[in-house]
Amino acid sequence: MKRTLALLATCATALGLMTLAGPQAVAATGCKVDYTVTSQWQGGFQAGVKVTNLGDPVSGWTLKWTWPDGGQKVTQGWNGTWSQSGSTVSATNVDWNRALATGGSADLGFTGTFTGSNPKPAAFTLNGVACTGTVGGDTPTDPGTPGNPGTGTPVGVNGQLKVCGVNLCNQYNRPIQLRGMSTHGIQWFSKCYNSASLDALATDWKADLLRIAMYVQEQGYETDPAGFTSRVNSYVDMAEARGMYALIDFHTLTPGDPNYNIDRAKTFFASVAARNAAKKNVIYEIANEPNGVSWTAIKSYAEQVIPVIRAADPDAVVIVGTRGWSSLGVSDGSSEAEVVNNPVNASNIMYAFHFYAASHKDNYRATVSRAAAKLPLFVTEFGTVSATGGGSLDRSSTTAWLDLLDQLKISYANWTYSDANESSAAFKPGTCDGGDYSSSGVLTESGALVKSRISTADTFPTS
Ligand code: IDC
Repeated sequence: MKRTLALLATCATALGLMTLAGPQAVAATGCKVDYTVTSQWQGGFQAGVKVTNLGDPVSGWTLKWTWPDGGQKVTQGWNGTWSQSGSTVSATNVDWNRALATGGSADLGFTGTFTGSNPKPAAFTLNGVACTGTVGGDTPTDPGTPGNPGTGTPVGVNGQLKVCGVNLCNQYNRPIQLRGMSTHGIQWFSKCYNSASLDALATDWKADLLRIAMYVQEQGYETDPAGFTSRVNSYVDMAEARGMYALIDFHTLTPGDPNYNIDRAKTFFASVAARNAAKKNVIYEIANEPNGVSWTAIKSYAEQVIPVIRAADPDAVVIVGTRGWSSLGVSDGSSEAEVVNNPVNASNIMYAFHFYAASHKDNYRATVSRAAAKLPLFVTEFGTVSATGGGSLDRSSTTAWLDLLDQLKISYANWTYSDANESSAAFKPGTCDGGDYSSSGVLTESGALVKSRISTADTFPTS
């Protein structure tokens, strides 16, 4: 412990110097946790937890995790102030280990009780940031690093995107289609988003795009704006380091009127747009699925949020959700005409269309075929199953949809790159508790189908 104290004293000095050197630097984030059960007995155990800060120095911290098994409980901890609420454990620094420099670590420990098999926690956060064991510059597959997505990767080839006519175009002003996956709610499934899973997405799935679904309600952004903002930023960096685009999804769902969250949206987008302005891989999706609300109200929301993004990041593509759960109004008995006749007053924008193959079929496909001639469309979310996210896979409808999107060069992201216990998830339940995201055995029926579509070669024009 003496050694740790000496190290922390050195770190505290370094912290002082670094603050002077770079007050304007963009915060680097990241952390690593080593969790070891040191002894276990009937119903009880003792564990050591070493947390290492891989981001910028911090002068106070809270480590959190959620037990995988409802029966696990911390009874007494040391080297931190410990608490447990439901199945979520928090350990906050004590005075002497408050400062953690970059690379600095703290050793904590506790005794606890359990009832089941006492599984290790799958995911940790430090000050709200997922501890995926990566630094801002995680070592990716291709030579990419943050700021440098790597030659031959989707971002390396296509660069800064823009809307041209009704298409999404690359740096050569040529239409492209991006194919990728959406996270599940990051408030629930952070265990699924780490170096190994994103390597698999970039390398095995050959995905062009990661959609980052940041719920606003349901224990999402509204409960911890700073924590969720930095988590989104780390996923942007992890996508960039692998040459993938990152679609930042402000995942409003209930309530359906995005204006309910407009102040939060302005705060959130001002922050992520400023932080990511220099990056080429970021696309903003300002409202997931407006529902129970008119197109006029959605348009008004968009015309207030888009200028906030543009002020910080003028050249990024922005995607606007549409009426009736982003159905272009069809699920509300309307149609794309309301958008065509009254478009959002902004440039470089696209409109979201969502479908779930088992629920939305020919009349929705007819709408998309028609609308694609007039509006830039982006399928920011679709499922191979029913709109509940469950039920059986509809292979023929999914195939008809994806053939149509390929033909129209409409980009898409599939719900979900997760191991949720629902048929829309690409991985079998429990996959994210292990490290294998690559073998075919971990895929669900939906995952196998979608991966077979996404992993075919891209044909991005380069002149
Ligand atoms: C679903 C999730 C489910 C969660 C529910 C409510 O799969 O686990 O309990 O949301 O948060 C959407 C939404 C998306 C839904 C998905 C499936 O954008 O949040 O996820 N869906 O119902 N629109 C149509 C379907």
